[in-house]
Amino acid sequence: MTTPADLAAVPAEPSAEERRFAEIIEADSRIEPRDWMPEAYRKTLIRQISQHAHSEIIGMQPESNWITRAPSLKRKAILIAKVQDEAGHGLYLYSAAQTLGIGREEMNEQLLAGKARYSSIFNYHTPSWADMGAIGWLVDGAAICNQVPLCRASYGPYGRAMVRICKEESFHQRQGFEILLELMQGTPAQREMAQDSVNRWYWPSLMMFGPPDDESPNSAQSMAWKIKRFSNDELRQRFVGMLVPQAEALGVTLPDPELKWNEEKQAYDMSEIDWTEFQEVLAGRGPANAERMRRRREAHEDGAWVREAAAAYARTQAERKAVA
Ligand code: BYC
Repeated sequence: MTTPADLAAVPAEPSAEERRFAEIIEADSRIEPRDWMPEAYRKTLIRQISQHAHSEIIGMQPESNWITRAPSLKRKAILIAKVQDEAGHGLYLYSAAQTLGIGREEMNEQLLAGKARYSSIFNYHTPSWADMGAIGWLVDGAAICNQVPLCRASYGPYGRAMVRICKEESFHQRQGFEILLELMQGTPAQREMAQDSVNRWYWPSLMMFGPPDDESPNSAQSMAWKIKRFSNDELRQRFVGMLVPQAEALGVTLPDPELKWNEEKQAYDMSEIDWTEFQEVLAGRGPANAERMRRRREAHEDGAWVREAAAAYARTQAERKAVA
């Protein structure tokens, strides 16, 4: 005899819209804002895209620290352009998240209230000029490795935003490599500064890819929905494989004594990452977490007059239109 409990255990037939969603994902096609989507898919995208946008905005701080001290006019101009690009990336990404039904103010409030995450990497200080090189080479390099597959993310506005972002990230990565190359061809003190910077940024850049696969609660579902195309560990491994020949070309040493090619695995063996450090940074206790948030809040308050002026202008325009 079928009991009510048995009936409850039988999965409901997927609705027509659920079937349509599954077909689009299966066909590697794209979900657009007008399409029906499961609530959990929408929430995951809002989480990932808004975190990504916040990372771009907070990510302006470590480099803007060097705009006034860049060693030449050329370097200053390049750095200003790069930091402006990061602001642009944040804006494309906030716009993509807005198509999912969340307002920009709400995302911003979550960030200012300390409720939203941004990438762990931006909670480290930039004490030397070589850090501009290491950020470009390692941080933007990791970003490219992680973000090129996101150009094929199943959500249309996110994938399209990523195409442009990745093009700009390539320029960022090159300029960082070139800063390090110039330092490595310089005096012993410059070479030492470059190596010291690589030593400090290498491990945090590997942490950008997120926790190991067996501790990544979101990966399986995000991969099934084709938001993520590769796991955190797969991308991290790919990144290390890219870095090794580039480090050789630069003449810098990657600070991992265990790093060596494993013929059988066709990949590099490496030391265990210090996940305690990662967890500490995520918990708000990294070297620069408090400073980054304080600066972001100050910048928001300093910009209040711009928001008020823009709102007043929009009101006047609307009133004029109504009268006409
Ligand atoms: N930092 O289940 P998991 C840039 C969180 S911008 C902080 O693997 P998921 C640049 C994760 O959010 C770089 N938190 O998550 C800008 C989750 O927490 P919640 C930013 C991290 O989403 C300016 C929990 O840990 N790039 O490149 O499947 C200048 C469990 O993780 C981190 C992006 O945002 C981290 N590193 O995978 C220069 C790329 N890692 O939300 C450069 C887009 C993990 O459950 N995002 N967490 O509380 C992604 O690809 C994915 O979201 C991640 C994480 C691979 C980062």
